[in-house]
Amino acid sequence: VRVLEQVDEALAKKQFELYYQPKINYRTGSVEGFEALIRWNHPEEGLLSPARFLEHLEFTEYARQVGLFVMESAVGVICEFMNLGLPYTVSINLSPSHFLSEHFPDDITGTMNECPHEVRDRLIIEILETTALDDTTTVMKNLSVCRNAGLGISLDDFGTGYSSLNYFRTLPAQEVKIDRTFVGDLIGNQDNSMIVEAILRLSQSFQRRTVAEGVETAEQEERLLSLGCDVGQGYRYSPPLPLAEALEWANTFT
Ligand code: G
Ligand code: G
Ligand code: NA
Ligand code: MN
Repeated sequence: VRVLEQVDEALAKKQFELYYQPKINYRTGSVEGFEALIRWNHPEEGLLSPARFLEHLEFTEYARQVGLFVMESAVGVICEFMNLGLPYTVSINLSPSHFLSEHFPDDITGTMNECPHEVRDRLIIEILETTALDDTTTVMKNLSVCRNAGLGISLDDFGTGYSSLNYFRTLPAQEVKIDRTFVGDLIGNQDNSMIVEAILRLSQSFQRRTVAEGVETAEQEERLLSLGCDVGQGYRYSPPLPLAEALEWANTFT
């Protein structure tokens, strides 16, 4: 796909859509929220996954345009949930170049300005561990902007970077997401099993909530439960779905 030439049109014609994957709280056994994952309903290519286009947007103005679309959509959806009396959280992913850009603080304050705090409380920003390790001064500043706006912060794909314990301790994140490569091999591979245990213990000792991503089997779920993981997300429960289907799924989940 010739991505950059088509993004303006895609935004104008509303070809980008967020899909929602449920996060299951292992303490209560219920749906606590969703991760929003972008898709491109491309007129010729069909439904495109982020792997097909996101990296082409990095370090262009479009990373920001798409990021703003994602933030605004998530805020709208949380408002819809609240109107339905549903207390779900929504987690969003932001591109590293947008998160680290000079525009980011204004984009957050601009988007969250008119939002009631009940909405901001339920929005979670996922930052890749590798992004958090980039320019640490900017990372700390921009995470503070998010915290001051009342947003939650989650460290995504944790275990794939190399955060020092001291740096990890200072990051203002409430949640850690264990990368799905470790969860996928949790049962068959003893090394990955020990990595998952280590991440869980580390997160627990720093009072961070833990989310396992890529949970596919009952065996993985059982192991995660026995290790005290707080939340699970993955095909075992549901793939990412269009909003209406995700809501319907959550309605019938027990
Ligand atoms: O479902 P999946 O193919 O959606 O997602 C692939 C990758 O793309 C994941 O690592 C996910 O974090 C990332 N991703 C999904 N949606 C978004 C988004 O809206 N913005 C950014 N920057 N990354 C996203
Ligand atoms: O971490 P990211 O934000 O990278 O994670 C979302 C990606 O993982 C998306 O591509 C999503 O479709 C995919 N995904 C979600 N659940 C599962 C799962 O249980 N197994 C696998 N293999 N991929 C999953
Ligand atoms: Na993510
Ligand atoms: Mn992830």
